[in-house]
Amino acid sequence: MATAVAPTAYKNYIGGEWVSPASGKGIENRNPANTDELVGIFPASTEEDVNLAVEAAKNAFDSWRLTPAPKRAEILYRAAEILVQRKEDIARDMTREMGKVLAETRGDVQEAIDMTYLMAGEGRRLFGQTTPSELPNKFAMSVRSPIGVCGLITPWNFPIAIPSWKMMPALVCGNTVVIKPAQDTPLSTYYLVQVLEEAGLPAGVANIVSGTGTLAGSPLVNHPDVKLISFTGSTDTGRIINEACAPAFKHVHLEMGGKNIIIVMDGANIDLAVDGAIWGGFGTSGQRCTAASRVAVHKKVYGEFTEKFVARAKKLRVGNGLDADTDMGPVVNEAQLQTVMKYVEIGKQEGAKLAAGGHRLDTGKYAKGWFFEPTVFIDCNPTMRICQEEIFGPVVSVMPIGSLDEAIEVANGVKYGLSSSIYTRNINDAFRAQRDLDTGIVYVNAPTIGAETHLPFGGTKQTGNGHRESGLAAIDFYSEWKTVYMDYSDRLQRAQIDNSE
Ligand code: UN1
Repeated sequence: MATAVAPTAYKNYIGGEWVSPASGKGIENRNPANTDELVGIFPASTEEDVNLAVEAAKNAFDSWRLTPAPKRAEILYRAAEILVQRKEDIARDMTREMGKVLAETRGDVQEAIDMTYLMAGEGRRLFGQTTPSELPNKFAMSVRSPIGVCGLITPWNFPIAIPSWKMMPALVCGNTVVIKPAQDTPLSTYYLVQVLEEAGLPAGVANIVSGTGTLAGSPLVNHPDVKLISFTGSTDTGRIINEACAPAFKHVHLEMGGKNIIIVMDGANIDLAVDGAIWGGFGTSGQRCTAASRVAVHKKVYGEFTEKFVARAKKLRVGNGLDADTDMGPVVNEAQLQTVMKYVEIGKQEGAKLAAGGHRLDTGKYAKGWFFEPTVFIDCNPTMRICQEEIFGPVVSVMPIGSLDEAIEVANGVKYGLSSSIYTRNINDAFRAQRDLDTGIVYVNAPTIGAETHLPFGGTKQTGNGHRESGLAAIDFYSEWKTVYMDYSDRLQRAQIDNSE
């Protein structure tokens, strides 16, 4: 099937110019709901392009860092306003390149809008501390300094929200950036950069270089002039990046895998828990780091929950995310589909009971896309691979548990620690759970997804490396503390010595 409009060949944005990649080659961006539809052709960038982008960002750094933060923020305000106007168009194109349903791509753009406004507001704060000195006639304060050129590597599941989580705090703090968007979803990130250009961001302050992780991401990580790397993606890639950044002590923020759990206690509102497990497990076709891929249900309500949950999963309508009657879109690409199919086989071999789905959809309206049925395994054992490993697809594993203690042990018994949730009406259980669940995010009576932009986002254990993004926590990562002592005594004053007599 031919595309209605000839697909555009997109360019990199380097030093304020839209330029073709040195390789002259492009990467096709195809609609995962209909692979006949070519969304666009994006630069297959290589080290040469990355070097130019880093140089442009380095050259722009001095004037950008000296631009007063409230002025930097004004550009972000304008960008947020343009995003508001374009929300619908960007969302539609995002569904075409990524597959998730329109309500969710609208949410993705809204998340970028929220983050851009939030960081614009920070331009008039960026608070440090002032505090008394221990010595007379001496003034002490701490201020935030920008770090330099930031290399940002972003995933395909939130193609504009996550780039905004990284770019906006980086920019408001006075850094310059080079972003390498996900190969599967560069268009949404291009729109974000275009919007910043239109909002008046000076040349070189934000640059975009698209391409593969190997040919474009790796040279960005390894470039000596890149002082900071922020990466969202798999734990395996995160480890490689962390090691690559270690010799030069680059600042590194890593946001990686998840195996998030919903705990359903006896006495919980079961219908509410079913709603949450459906949304948390099958929203974005399960392709969120925060997806609720495990559900642990108290034995007393296990039968009722699983019956209702399985029935709802079976009723979900799979299709093109642009169709109003679609509940769940395709997965992003063939490799992801293969991973999902592999894990369904593993689950069956491990002896989990397949209660819904389990099959690829590839006939009729599904023939040209990467569709998979919403899949539920029940009667799972927490040690099964489908209960331990991140699948990143529409597969949920349900396990019976006998007590809150057991549920928390099961919840914490994975290598990841991003998000967790408990459904209960028992206030004691709720408070114990939020204290003892070893994850960066805990929800009570809500699913594992749905983080808001003004709070810290990130996880423990192999999900993260101790940093958080989003919220004011992002400001901590994208700035460096500088402590300033101003001595106006006109004499040598020795701390710890001259004031201790
Ligand atoms: C991710 O899964 O990679 O909380 C990010 C959520 C979204 C962000 C998810 N606001 O699910």
